[in-house]
Amino acid sequence: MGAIQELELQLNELLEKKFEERVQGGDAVEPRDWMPENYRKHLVRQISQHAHSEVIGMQPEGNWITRAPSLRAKQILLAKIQDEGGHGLYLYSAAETLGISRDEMIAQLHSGKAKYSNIFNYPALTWADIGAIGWLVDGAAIVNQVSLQRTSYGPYSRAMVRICKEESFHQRQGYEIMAQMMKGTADQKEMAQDAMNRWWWPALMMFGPHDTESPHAGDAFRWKIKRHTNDELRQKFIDKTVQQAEVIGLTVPDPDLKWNEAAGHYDHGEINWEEFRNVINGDGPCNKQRLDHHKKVHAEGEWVRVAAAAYHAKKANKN
Ligand code: BYC
Repeated sequence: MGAIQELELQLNELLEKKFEERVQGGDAVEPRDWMPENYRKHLVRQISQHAHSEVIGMQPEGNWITRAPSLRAKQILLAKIQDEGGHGLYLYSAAETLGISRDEMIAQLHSGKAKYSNIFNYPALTWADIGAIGWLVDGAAIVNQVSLQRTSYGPYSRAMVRICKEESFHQRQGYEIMAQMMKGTADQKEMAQDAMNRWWWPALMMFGPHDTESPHAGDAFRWKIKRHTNDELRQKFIDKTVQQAEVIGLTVPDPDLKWNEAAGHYDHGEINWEEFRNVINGDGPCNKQRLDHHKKVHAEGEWVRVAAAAYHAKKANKN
């Protein structure tokens, strides 16, 4: 190794040490700050996957806009889905501050290199599924995202603050649908329970693999990207949600679920990790449909991007 390379290596080690001290001390990292390359890559992966989840997540709900059972329900659902699109935009912008373009992120989504949340590869079969998505899926997302409000990267943490405010409204609209159906006819109650049965386990999978199986956890904690482990957040969600289910008369589809007095938590049955792996590796019930739809709509929107870029270029020339 030459003298210059050795100096560069030493400088890098020093910068990394200072960076870790800053992060451990609770400082936020901002886009122009020096950061280790692996910190940048870790965040690009996580934030872009988060953004893709928000946008792909519009699909199962979008299917129900024309079938919402009342004008009120339709207005609320439309507003919620627009919020999700907005979340995607804040998150793509936060990722762009790390030096990746929106085009690259979309290309990674289309090639399968970038993942999106397992949960959006399941179909929304009935109106009760819209309730279950709002209550369970947004409910799980909030638990995770409240924790991410304190993540070390400034633009990501600020995006989370805004997103969490909207997600709590989403969670309540879903719970309201479920509560209403549970006050309805026998068929409506059955429909709500069926949605609960189908969404409960995939919602638990949203928190990711068990801590012992989570390859990114080490770096995520060292750099304070994650503030709680996958299992801690999953447990928090279970404890909160089981009580909400009881209030409206829904049964959690887990025969092993029971209150553990000593631990102060619910014990729960094992998650089907084989199903999780299949779904995140492209082999879930709706993976193909979701990606095909995104590719088609993205191609159809090409003229909008071209027009916007031309307008921007023209404006820049005038100034
Ligand atoms: N789905 O080492 P691990 C919403 C992957 S959308 C798919 O624990 P990490 C909403 C993981 O990526 C809310 N893949 O990873 C929108 C990794 O694979 P790669 C979405 C998953 O990053 C519309 C591998 O498994 N929320 O709210 O430390 C309507 C190993 O995992 C999943 C977010 O995205 C999964 N569930 O922890 C309604 C939150 N879990 O990348 C609602 C931000 C794990 O090496 N993300 N994998 O190929 C996070 O907090 C973290 O990335 C995770 C995973 C907790 C998801």
